[in-house]
Amino acid sequence: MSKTAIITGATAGIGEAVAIEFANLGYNLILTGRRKERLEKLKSELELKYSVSVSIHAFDIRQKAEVEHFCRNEIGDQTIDVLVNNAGLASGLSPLHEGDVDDWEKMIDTNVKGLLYITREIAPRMVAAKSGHIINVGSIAGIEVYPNGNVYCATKHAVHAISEGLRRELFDKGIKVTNIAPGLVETEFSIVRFHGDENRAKTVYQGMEALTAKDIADCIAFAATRPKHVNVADMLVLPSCQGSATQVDRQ
Ligand code: NDP
Ligand code: 8X3
Repeated sequence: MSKTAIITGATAGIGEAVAIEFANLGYNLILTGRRKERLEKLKSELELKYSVSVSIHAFDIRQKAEVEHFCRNEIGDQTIDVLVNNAGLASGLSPLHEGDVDDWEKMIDTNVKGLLYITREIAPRMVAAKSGHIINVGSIAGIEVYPNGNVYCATKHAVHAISEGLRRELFDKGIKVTNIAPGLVETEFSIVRFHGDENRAKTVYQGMEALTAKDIADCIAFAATRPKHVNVADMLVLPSCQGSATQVDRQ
C-alpha cells in the first residue's frame, strides 16, 4: 500500500523538491503552504507525472487554529507515515541590538511554534499507530551561531533540541525522528531573508556552488527510505566549498 507524507512549506525550495522526490517514490502527498496557486500547480504536475494522490491545504502555519483545523478536519483519520516539518524562514540579518521585533516574531512563530503546532497534532496519531517518521528541517544555524544570525540561529537551535527531545520520547514507540541540517541552499530563502531584495540575495551564493533544493530532498528521501531498523537521526549537509557557517571558499 502507498505511504502518505505531509510536507509543510511545499510551495517553494526544499519543500517543493521533497514533494517531487516523494511523488517519484510513490508516496501520496499532503502539501501545505500559504500560496494556494503554487500548491494547485504542483498538485496537477505531480498527479499527472507520477499517478499519486496529492491533497493541498493553504494556511499559515503560525496560526494555531488553522493548523488544528487542517489536522482535525481536513485530512481525516488516514495514516500519516511521514511528517516533513520544512516550512520556515529567516527574516532579516542584523545585530540583535538593531533587530526588528516583527522579524523575530515571524521566525519564532514559523520555525518553532508552527513546527510544534503541527507536530503536536500529528505525533499522537503516529504513537497510536506505533509507526511513523518525523523529519525536521533544521540548519547548520542550529549547530553554529554566526554574527547577525542571532534569532534565526536560536530558532534552528530550538528545532535541533526539539528533534533530540522527540527522538528520546518516541524511539520506543515505533517512530523515527530525523533532523536534517543543511548549509547554504540556493532557494527563495535569501530573497525572503532580505525582504524581497533579489540582488542582495544573489550575493549570498556568488562565486560558489551552493546546494540545490534537490540535494536536500535526496537526503530526506534517503532518510525516509531506510529499512525499519535504521534511523538517520541527524544529518549535516554542506556544499563542498563550505567549511562552517561562516567559511565559504569563493572563486
Ligand atoms: P523557501 O523560501 O524557498 O521556502 C520556504 C517554504 O516555507 C515555502 O514553501 C513557504 O511557503 C513556507 N512557509 C514560510 N512561512 C510559512 C508560513 N507562515 N506558513 C506556511 N508556510 C510557510 O526556503 P527553503 O526551501 O530554503 O527553506 C525551507 C526550510 O529549509 C526552512 O525551514 C529553512 O529554514 C531551511 N533551511 C534553508 C537553508 C537554505 O540555505 N536555503 C539552509 C538550511 C535550512 P509560503 O510562502 O507559500 O507560505
Ligand atoms: C540557512 C543557512 O547559513 O543562512 O539555514 O543559516 S544559513
